[in-house]
Amino acid sequence: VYVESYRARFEWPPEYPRRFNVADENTPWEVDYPAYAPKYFVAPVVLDNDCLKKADGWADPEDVSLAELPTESFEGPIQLDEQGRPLNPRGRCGMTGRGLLGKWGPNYAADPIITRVNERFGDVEMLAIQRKDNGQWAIPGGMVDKGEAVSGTLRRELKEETGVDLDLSDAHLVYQGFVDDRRSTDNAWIESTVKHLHLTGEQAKELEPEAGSDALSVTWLPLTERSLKKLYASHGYFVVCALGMLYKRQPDALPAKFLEV
Ligand code: RP5
Ligand code: MG
Ligand code: MG
Repeated sequence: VYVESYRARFEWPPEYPRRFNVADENTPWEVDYPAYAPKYFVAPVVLDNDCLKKADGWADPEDVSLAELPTESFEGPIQLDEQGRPLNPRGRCGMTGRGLLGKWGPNYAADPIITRVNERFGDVEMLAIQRKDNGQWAIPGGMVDKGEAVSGTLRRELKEETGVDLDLSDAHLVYQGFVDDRRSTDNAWIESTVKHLHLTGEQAKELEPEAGSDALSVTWLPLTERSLKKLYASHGYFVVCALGMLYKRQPDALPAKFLEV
């Protein structure tokens, strides 16, 4: 059920124009698709934060030839189109330009997964935020700032969005690569470093979660097949990977009731 998907082809933020509909078989760049006519879109907030025009701008210049492009990402070498624009490693998604993403090519994020067992109900729960942009429940992640170490982003975003400050140096690496985020375009996408920390009931009891930054609310979300499927972007897949890895290291960390599902 939790195969890596490419849903971004059919979803977009409200400020985006409609995507060109791309069928599964026309998604790979290797497939010749002369009828492909996606719109070009760059959000005004991205243009306003051009790093060549603004000292603290977080976005690349609109002219791709002036941008410093990486040659590879977690997904491998980056291919360019005839205009020198990076090509999304998942293939066509029905929109060119950068949309709401600042960087041409990969835009790096970090996602801290914090879980605990709720002894009373036998549930495994995740410290989840409700995103301000679309109301969906999500991992409290965010974009890596210029010059910031990913370990710093993980801790900072967790603190900003949930109010919880944790030492994540013992957190386990779960995933590094493409995120199926609805902001994706053919030329800009998100890649994340996902780390997992499983807390004991005692450790979790100490925390006082409080929503902040891009979070409307924060909660210990019981992880069920249903709640995992409804998580934002690829977050359900990341959490399933994290729990699978936890089970391998420490089979008794997960309650019997949870494993039956
Ligand atoms: C997601 O967008 C990433 O996995 C990460 O959780 C998030 C980063 O973007 P913002 O939360 O800063 O919007 O796809
Ligand atoms: Mg944030
Ligand atoms: Mg965020």
